[in-house]
Amino acid sequence: MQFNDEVRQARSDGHAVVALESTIIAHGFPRPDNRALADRLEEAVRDNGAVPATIAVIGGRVCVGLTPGQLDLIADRDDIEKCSLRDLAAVCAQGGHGATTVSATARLAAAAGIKVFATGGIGGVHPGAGESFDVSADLIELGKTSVAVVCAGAKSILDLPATLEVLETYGVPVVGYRCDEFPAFHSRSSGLALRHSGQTPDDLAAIIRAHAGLGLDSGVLICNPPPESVAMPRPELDALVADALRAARADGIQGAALTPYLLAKLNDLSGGRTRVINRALAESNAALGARIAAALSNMN
Ligand code: PSU
Ligand code: MN
Repeated sequence: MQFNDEVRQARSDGHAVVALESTIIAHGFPRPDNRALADRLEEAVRDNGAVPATIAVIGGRVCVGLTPGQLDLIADRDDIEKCSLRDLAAVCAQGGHGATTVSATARLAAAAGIKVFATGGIGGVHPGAGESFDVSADLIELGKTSVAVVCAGAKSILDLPATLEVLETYGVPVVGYRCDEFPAFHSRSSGLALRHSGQTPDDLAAIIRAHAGLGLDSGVLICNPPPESVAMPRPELDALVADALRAARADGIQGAALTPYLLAKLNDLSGGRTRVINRALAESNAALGARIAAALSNMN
């Protein structure tokens, strides 16, 4: 595991650190917007009192905190593997480059002692999973790794009730930030009630701290709805998602390619609106993650 200077310094000073994933850069956004997004996410963390640690595999090494050149590489090259947990060993052994998903980033962040990780939206149960068994490794990872993941819920392309059921099965607390519904990534509302919420970063940090204090070793999912100024009303979103899912079936898309395909298709169908939402919510999550991490380090 390799750290950049900023993260190494933060670790020795005991400064708050927030992990960021790299799949959103390599596979979630097109060039050249993706490189700008990587910088904006890191800036949002710094502006809110913590140090960003974007995580990726570069030349077979796990890097926690990337240099500007390493961010360029992840954003610009065509041979960046989408690295879920199952892919990490092969990409490392073969000296490859990999962008880490939520599951892989969460595991590596925890291994580096980082307690808060911000992303856009987690993966979850895909519609039709009863037949396809397509349940994101993100959920299983949240069930066993002690890290707080800040997200805008699960992506709207997923079966959200089933996603919440799986999180419940694994004992993962799902906590709203100033909301009482599970957000649907592009939309603030899913119609699915959350049992717990907090009004301030301190409230959320207290829940994360209590979870660890009880010896509960799963993750905690913090749900921050997408900013009101950009979020899409649910009926409109539902219609777009139905069209995107139909297109994926017609094109025979499956497995790791499905999520990037659906996100790109939704963006086309919405005339570019979903990517505006995705960018805004990812920045908002990075900012909230930093405030929670700062609150946690003040408590300790
Ligand atoms: N959030 C975004 N854009 C993304 C992703 C999340 O705003 O591209 C990525 C995350 O890395 C997440 C992955 O872990 O999509 C889920 O993929 P899958 O459904 O194949 O597990
Ligand atoms: Mn999958």
